[in-house]
Amino acid sequence: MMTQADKTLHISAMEQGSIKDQFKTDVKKGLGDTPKKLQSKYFYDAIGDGLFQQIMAMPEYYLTRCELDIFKNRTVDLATLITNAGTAFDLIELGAGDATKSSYLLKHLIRQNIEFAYMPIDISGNILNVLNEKLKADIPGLPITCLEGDYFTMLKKATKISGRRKVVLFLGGNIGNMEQEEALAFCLELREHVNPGDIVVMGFDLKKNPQTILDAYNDKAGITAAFNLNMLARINRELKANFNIDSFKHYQNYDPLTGACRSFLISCDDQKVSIDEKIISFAKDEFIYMEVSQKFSQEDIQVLANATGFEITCSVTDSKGWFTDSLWVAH
Ligand code: AVJ
Repeated sequence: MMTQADKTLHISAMEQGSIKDQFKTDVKKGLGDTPKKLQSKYFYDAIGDGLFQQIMAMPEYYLTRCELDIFKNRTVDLATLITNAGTAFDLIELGAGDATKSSYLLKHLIRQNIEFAYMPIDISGNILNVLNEKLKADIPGLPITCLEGDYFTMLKKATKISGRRKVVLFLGGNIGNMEQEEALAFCLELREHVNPGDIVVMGFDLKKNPQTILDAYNDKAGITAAFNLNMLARINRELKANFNIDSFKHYQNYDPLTGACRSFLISCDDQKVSIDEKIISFAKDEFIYMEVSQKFSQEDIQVLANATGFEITCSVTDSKGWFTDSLWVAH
């Protein structure tokens, strides 16, 4: 019998095991560093996915609504820009999540009889299964192949599935979760995986009123705090650790000089935590650096594109001017 999962290229059990080993290695290394840090990609287990859904629904978190505004109201512009001369293409989405935004584009392309296949890539197989069922129901006739795993491993797999030209979506401002050098390295690697003429659509959260930015990551209801603390809970669940979640507090900071919005967890006491034999000591007030959400100016984006082998063809911005989807062509 064909199940929904048949369409997902699942990573093998061995690779699953090595993902868990990687998590353990990264956590131990990050908490052994000075200052202590954890990687924001590990926010997204099943509970983290749910908390991020709640973040996107919060009044303070404008990013998703702004980019949705772009995909709802500028669909034709986006479609025209990526359709080019009408040659068939693969529409690959890195970190597709529930594809709420891109589904406006997908529907439009199907209605226009454009020849393309949708290939969502996500680290969360859980999310991909939900997405696959949803899109099958909502957009009949959409060719879809879900790819579960790391962006570049799966991007490579996608280029083996077909030799068609690629349009790669990297939305949501996910690029902002990288430090500056990481973002550069990421775009360079992305450029290596595509051919000249291929297109990248990248979402950037723009620099704006600093208070507006801080509020989006420092919500009064404490959902962002719970999202951060869930990573400690996940480490407890998956790595046999014993974090006392109640003795850490979320602290958020935005620096308008650099455009970096950063989150931290601060230890409320002197305390020790064990992670499978390793003991980690926290001093009272010591922090764990959790995440950067970098904000950009149009000039910052230009510099990034040009340094990594891309040219900006167009920037599509929401009506408030808060968020932009930048269209790059590889050269
Ligand atoms: C998923 C990277 C776009 O940085 O805005 C939201 C993640 N972290 N609130 C962001 C996040 C805290 C989010 N991105």
